[in-house]
Amino acid sequence: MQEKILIGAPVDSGQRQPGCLMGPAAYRVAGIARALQDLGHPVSDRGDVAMDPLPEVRSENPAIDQLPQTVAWTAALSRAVEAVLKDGGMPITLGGDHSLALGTVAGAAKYADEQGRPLFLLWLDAHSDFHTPRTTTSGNLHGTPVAYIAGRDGFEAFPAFPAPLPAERICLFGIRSVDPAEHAALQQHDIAINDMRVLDEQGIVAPLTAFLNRVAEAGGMLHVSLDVDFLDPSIAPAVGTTVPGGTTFREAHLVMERLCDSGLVTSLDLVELNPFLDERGRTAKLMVDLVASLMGRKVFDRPTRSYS
Ligand code: HAR
Ligand code: MN
Ligand code: MN
Ligand code: MN
Repeated sequence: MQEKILIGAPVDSGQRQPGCLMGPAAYRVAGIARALQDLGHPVSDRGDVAMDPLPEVRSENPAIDQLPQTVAWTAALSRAVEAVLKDGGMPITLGGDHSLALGTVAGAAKYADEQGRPLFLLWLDAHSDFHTPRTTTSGNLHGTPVAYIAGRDGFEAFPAFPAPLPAERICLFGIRSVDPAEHAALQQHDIAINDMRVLDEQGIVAPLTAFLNRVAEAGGMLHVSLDVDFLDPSIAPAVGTTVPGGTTFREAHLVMERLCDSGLVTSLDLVELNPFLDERGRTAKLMVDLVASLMGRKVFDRPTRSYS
């Protein structure tokens, strides 16, 4: 079986609430490596990535917080993810706030481009994270990675995103908090937006299958970025930006089970866990259980479904 490689990313610069830097340690304490080994996966933990030296960068938006730190993390994590993919492993990045996806998806995109394969992105999140450093009013750069990945302007301080993803290859799932500037920009793009109303009305399976079919037909790689706030705060309290009305325990597991059956996932982020806000580790443990579902834990085998 393909090796699963854990990359600790104690990134805390994308938002202002302290605590996300403890995320990688919490996943290790919650037993992520053992959960994967119990399913038969070889696992290696590369430890925590260190941030690059701080570059001299600035933004004309005075609200922006910790730009040099976030640029430095982006460069370091892009190299880390690309290196794991080159070694034939599956990178599982343990965050860290969602700004880490500026780097992880850049690394996956670089590798996919070198292989001549299209990269697809599944963004499991309450938020669309479609701000640019120019449009954000909070100044929190964890609200920007999807815009960077889609090639929007405004990221001059960052390394140029390798081969930006066309809108058709991006799928937002679980969305229920979108700022006005993000809303306006999303209307100019053809990104699949499965907000909570779509999931309420159509369920998880139909919209997810439609996207997975596209990935399969294109022979694509698939990066999955799982934000803790994708989940309803009643089951996952350990996140700084809770939004009511999130996915239930079973909806989230069903997404993971379907992703597992598809066999399409090539890289994964676990982001926004703030262990300081957790209740006896329940959110960290739930995230580990979701990863186990993605990696093959199931009650009974079902006949394999086709995805094209
Ligand atoms: N849109 C808001 C902002 O830009 C909130 C962004 C929150 N993002 C995350 N990750 N927690 O999804 O500040
Ligand atoms: Mn997010
Ligand atoms: Mn979010
Ligand atoms: Mn946050």
